[in-house]
Amino acid sequence: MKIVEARVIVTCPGRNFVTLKIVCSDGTTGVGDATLNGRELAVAAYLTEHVVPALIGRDPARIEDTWQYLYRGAYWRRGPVTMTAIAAVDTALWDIKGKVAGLPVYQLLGGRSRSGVQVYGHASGSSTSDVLASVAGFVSRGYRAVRVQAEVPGIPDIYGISSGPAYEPATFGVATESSWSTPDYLAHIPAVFEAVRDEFGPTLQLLHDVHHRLTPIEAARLGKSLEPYALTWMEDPVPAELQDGFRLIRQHTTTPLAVGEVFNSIFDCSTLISERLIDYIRTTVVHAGGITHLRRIFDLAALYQVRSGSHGATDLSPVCMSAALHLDLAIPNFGLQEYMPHTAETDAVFPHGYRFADGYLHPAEEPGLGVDIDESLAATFPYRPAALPVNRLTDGTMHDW
Ligand code: CS2
Ligand code: MG
Repeated sequence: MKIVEARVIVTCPGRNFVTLKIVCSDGTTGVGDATLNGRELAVAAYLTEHVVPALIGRDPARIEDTWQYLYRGAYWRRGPVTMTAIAAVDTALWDIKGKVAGLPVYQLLGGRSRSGVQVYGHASGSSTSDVLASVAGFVSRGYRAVRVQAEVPGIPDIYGISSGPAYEPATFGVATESSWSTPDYLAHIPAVFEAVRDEFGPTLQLLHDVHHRLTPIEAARLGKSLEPYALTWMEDPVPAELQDGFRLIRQHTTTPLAVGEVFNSIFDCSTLISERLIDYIRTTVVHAGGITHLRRIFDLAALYQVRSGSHGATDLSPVCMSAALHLDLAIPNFGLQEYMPHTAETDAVFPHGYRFADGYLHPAEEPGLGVDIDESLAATFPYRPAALPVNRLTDGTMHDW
């Protein structure tokens, strides 16, 4: 069997998604997510111009060899565009291998290590009572883990506050600007968690995303002030390229740390994992080189008791979510999976068999990944330029978004 075609499909059923569909000589197809939020066409061009021509005629069964060919063969290694393109190919080849074997992909990865994949949802609100109502909604729908974000007095347009069920930070057109004040934020957030713990008791798992905005000593202070509320994790407290900073955070707080949604290779993760500077590694299939490379990262993490906590925002398509669930089910060191349901239009473009029940997601049992793209429906939603926001301090200084 040979690869005879690979199509790069860009569609915008409410937001942009890039999908690679690989077609084999016997008609078997496989899909891979290639969406990089706000930079979609860069990956589409990388695939169309540089990857697809190299795939034609290759044996789809040789997943590892194809991964090495695309990684080593590019000379220019790593980076989000390259690794997202490689991820799309890798994911599609695992889908094909599952279909050829007649098995769901998790069986090819060693079989189930658990009965389901525990997920967390996103609660948020402008006032503390809105936040409590939002958390209550997740609890009533069966969630056992909830991320809590709250509006902070004095900071308009803060990150992470959802106006509807599907939180979406990217907007069409050029980037919008949001704002930030660390003193206002640090003064407000602990009281929000105090109210949530008082209302929901000690066992609901609570998480919080700082979205790369603090310095290490500020993050240490926040972690310390949240200790009484026993968070499952504090996410991305500082920009993670300055990895030394995590040593300082660790000296001061026992609040667990989760990092990695913007990482794209094992080399971004190795210091944080091997020095036990984090507790959860949040790399994901689409941005970290596919199932093959993410498995390598999770295996390294397992040696150091670091657990997975993969990113699962709405800019990761149902193709990525399907792939993530197969890996989550199989690995020994699974922690949590982020889950933000997509819009009805997105679900229609990407028919999939995974299902949510009692706080857990369950992958489809059909051969492969159990997800596809409806190409004629996708064609009715043409690409629209969109961007993530940028962020400024209240005096106008550019800051991390
Ligand atoms: C976030 C994301 O889900 C998360 O934890 O940090 O919403 C992130 O901002 C977007 O996925 C960026 O594309
Ligand atoms: Mg995040």
